[in-house]
Amino acid sequence: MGEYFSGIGKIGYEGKSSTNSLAFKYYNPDEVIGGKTMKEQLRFALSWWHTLGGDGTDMFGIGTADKAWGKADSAERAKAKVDAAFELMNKLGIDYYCFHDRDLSPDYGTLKETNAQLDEVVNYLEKRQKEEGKKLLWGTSNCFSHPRFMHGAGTSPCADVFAYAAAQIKKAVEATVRLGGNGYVFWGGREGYETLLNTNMGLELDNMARLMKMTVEYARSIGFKGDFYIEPKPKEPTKHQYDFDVATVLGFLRGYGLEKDFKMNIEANHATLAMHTFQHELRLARDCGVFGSIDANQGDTLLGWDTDQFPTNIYDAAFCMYEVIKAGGFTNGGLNFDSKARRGSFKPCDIFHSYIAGMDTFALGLRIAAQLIADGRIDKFIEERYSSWSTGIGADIVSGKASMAELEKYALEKGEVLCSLESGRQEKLEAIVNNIMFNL
Ligand code: XLS
Ligand code: NI
Ligand code: NI
Repeated sequence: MGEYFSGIGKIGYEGKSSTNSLAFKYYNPDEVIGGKTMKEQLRFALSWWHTLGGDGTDMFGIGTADKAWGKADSAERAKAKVDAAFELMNKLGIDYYCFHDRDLSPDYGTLKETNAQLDEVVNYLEKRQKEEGKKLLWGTSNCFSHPRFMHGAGTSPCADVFAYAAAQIKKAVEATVRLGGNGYVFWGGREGYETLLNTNMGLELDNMARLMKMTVEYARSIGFKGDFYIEPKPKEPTKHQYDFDVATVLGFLRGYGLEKDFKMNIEANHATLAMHTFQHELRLARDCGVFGSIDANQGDTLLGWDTDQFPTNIYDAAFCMYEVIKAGGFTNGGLNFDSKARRGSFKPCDIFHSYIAGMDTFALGLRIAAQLIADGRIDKFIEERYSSWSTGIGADIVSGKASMAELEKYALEKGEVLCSLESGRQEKLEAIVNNIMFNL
């Protein structure tokens, strides 16, 4: 087993004044921040698809980066990817990885052969992850790239395609369980539609729920103890993806009685596409008890697609980590870099620069979030802003004691309530955030 990234050693922490581009400036794995080590708080994961497979191919051109790993043969390449992945994880100090079944091993024409080849790679992965001390954060199934999924997988109008998807997912779940995965993700690849002129939306939604229910039952029956996640995304590849955003997915889960089985895997770029902030999606998931895991990347608000950039926006990372800490930290989830280096960043060292940038961004975000919480001014402000709900009429409304008639009587007696209001103090609070952020 050769070295794929010779000339690059283990990336160390050198602190914020270092100018070494191959060193961490903010990520100090064993430093304790907010009661846990940074490593435990952040639970970084490498994405198999972008890192080992993504070669920069786009709508207008072929790949720019060499991701053949020195092997022309698919089966040999699949194993070389495992070695390259572990070398990367070791050098970057990343403990977890995430995959789609077809990133590990491609489609070989028949499901039987494809499954047999996947087994080979999973065997190898199982052995190597034990040796290297690496873990699977989550697995998923690619039911969107092959032409058979052109109209969707669980939401295909064709029952044969549904059956094929179920078979493929069954196998991906088995691989996830064998590799000790902490989670299993449903990202609705082509589960959506282009036009209602050819779509039976009601049946498609029912079928999507059927597929999820079957998956949960099967996975639990073979001993899967981890979390199931849905990863919301509003559009791309279909014009209208059914799993639009956290709110839509919550409605779907509750409507089909699946809310106990699923949490959310929230991706920053998908939040942008849904016209939400990343923090909005995280907060809603946290408040509704379905916060699970994160696909760490960032989009571009000027572009309407999933650019999957490595995250470098410190405000977003800080507010994200604020939500993660407030949610009690990750349990089975983590920060998966569903991110790719730009097409022009095609050299092997760019993979390192990208991960270092992303990891340092979240490390700094964590430091800021912990400071914001320790400082307490934001939390205290919010607590005071809602204090009218813990006593008097507010408490009566919350406990269900107050009727409409009583509220009417109260309002009539009270008269104009404008004088009960306080300023929202947005600018003052934003200045506190900046002050904490730039004092670090
Ligand atoms: C695509 C999604 C995908 C999922 C896994 O936009 O982000 O990469 O994370 O299927
Ligand atoms: Ni994703
Ligand atoms: Ni995405």
